Amino acid sequence: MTGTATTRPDVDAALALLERPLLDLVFEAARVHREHHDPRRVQCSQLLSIKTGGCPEDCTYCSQSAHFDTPAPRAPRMDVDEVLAEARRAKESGADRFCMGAAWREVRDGADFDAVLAMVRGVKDLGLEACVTLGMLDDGQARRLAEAGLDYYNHNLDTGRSHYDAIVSTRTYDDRLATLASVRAAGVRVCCGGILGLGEDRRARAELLAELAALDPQPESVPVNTLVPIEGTPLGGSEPLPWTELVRTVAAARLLMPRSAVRLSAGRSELHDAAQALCFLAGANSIFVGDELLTTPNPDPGTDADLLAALGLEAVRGAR
Ligand code: SAM
Ligand code: DTB
Ligand code: SF4
Repeated sequence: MTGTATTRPDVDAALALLERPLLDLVFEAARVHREHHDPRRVQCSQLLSIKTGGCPEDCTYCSQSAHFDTPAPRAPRMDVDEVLAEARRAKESGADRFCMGAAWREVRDGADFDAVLAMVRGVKDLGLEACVTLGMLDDGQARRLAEAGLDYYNHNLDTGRSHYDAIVSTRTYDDRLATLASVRAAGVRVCCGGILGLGEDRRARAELLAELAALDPQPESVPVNTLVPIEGTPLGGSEPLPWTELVRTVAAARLLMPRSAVRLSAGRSELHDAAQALCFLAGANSIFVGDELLTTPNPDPGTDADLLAALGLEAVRGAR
């Protein structure tokens, strides 16, 4: 198999975790979380879509795929200066990592990639951690990103292998693993997770968790997104995920990847405060901050600040 996985994904063990009584699972995850992390600290990343829409991939959840007619705007690749102005604002409002996303199938060498490299250098000069998500890339491109100072590359596996073909047809699971291997080989930290609520069952969620946990080394950062249904996409009318399944997945991720940051990612706007609190207890220790994700809303920064304060949590200050 291509990729960084050197251990066999243990799907049955992950499924056994997901099927435990909810509060036993949360209790155990909270204990492990406290062994490896300061449970009061939450890492805060801010997203910016640096190239929006018109993507050739057919990801059935995504507002930016050119295959579907969605309300999301299209916008060409932003200029470096505009991006750095946004990064400055993100820093002032308390983010410690700036994540730039592009609706590309893959990175192509040339003016666009050179601009991204300049963005990474500029974000680093501001004293922020830099993350990008640009689709597939090769070893040489990953090396150039590393040389520019990139801290993290985000590239999600999205769902379990058995459910993948129902979600995306324009690439394979092994394509994703190959990009993750290039990122790892270049010495860039890996941000890799998935999306819940794509019509998958618990076993498919267990497959995803087992696959992530089998990456060696495990991803430093694991975003757990819940589907934000997008009008016009095949998954636009999906049933909402029960919040308890999200809590179970966060807890199982914490137990299977004790040292990773687990990011409570897309879907927080639809999640009530008590469910978010349970996710933080179960080991989530990172969020996206700011009004917007890439093309959809995120909770208002004031509301988030109130929630963190009410729970006795604090944002990590300054790049690590
Ligand atoms: N095009 C690149 C790629 O797919 O790797 C980067 C951008 S893509 C929008 C980044 C991630 O956002 C996807 O891998 C997916 O996990 C997540 N995502 C996209 N649309 C979403 C939605 N509607 N709800 C939740 N997560 C979503
Ligand atoms: C990730 O796992 N979640 C972020 C980030 N990586 C790039 C993106 C969430 C996108 C949610 C839908 C949207 O705003 O378009
Ligand atoms: Fe393109 Fe990424 Fe959206 Fe898939 S998830 S359609 S690759 S922007």
